[in-house]
Amino acid sequence: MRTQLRPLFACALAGAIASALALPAFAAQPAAAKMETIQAVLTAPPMVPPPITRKTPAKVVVDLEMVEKEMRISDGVTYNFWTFGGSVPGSFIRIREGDTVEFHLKNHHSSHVPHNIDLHAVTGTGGGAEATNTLPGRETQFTFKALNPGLYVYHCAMAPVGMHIANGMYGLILVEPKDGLPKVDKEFYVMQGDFYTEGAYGEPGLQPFSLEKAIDEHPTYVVFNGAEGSLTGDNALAAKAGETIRMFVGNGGPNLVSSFHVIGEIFDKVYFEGGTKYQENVQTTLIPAGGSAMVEFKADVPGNFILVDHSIFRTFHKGSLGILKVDGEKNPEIYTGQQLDREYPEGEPQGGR
Ligand SMILES: [Cu+2]
Repeated sequence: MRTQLRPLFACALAGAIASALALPAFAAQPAAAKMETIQAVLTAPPMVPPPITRKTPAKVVVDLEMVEKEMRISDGVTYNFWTFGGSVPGSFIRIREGDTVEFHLKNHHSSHVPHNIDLHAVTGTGGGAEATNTLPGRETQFTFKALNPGLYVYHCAMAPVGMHIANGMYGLILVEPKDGLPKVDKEFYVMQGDFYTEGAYGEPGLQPFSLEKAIDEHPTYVVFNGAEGSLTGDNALAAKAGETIRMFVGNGGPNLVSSFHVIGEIFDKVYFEGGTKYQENVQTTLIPAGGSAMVEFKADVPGNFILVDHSIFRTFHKGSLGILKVDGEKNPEIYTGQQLDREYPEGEPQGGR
């Protein structure tokens, strides 16, 4: 009860001081009130909200709910995930540089523990974590101004922080630069995470979190978008030859860094670490835990292009494998496919015996 009364008292005091100084009680609000108010479109991975076309800042309202739910992590294996918006990674948030964001965080009534949010796009204490400690069944709110463009990770920062992140509490928020990003044909949302279960890789059933493995940094699963196979088969990312593609790639960790690579493609541009500058003609980009990258390339030829963490045992033994399926006309000038498969005469091996 005391914790609820204190803010009220603080507000009353602030109001009294403001009145005494003949200022509005919340001086920051009127400027924001003049701006257009927009409800943020949130999407589950691998979808991305549409690009922002407006040329002026707005007040953007974000409504995000934290939900604890059992979901598939691999074939025959489930895990009690903790989520932002019901998915791992959490809902993709897209705003514009200069926007004022009114952030509403709800913790579903069925949750067992309190959660909060630290958005790396926020300038302020804890990235919003302190303002959003939210008990099950409660809603909290704070407002921030998006000062810096870039692709930012958000995550739960409730103690034990590592456990909340290990349970899937992370996602991406894109702060588009004032002039927007270059137009592309397709955008995708991909985020890597490492998971720690009591059972060994592939051991069926509901698997509890292993704190011991997490502390030792020995993940059982390393996956894209919260589960093995979330980007394969019917869930593969789809594009057509000739299309330009942008992937917003994040790494939730909690422990591993990702050597992100797409087999059979070269990134024309990588906005490394999710920042403003880009590197060109990149094969593999390093994405730190709690960091991101925007990768862009043209899908020149058809085929199955495989997303991997090039720390490659993770890909073939822990799950970090996704597929970008590109349909379209073959272009043998760029890639022929196999041209020969035959016996050849035996002789001295290259380099000698
Ligand atoms: Cu949490």
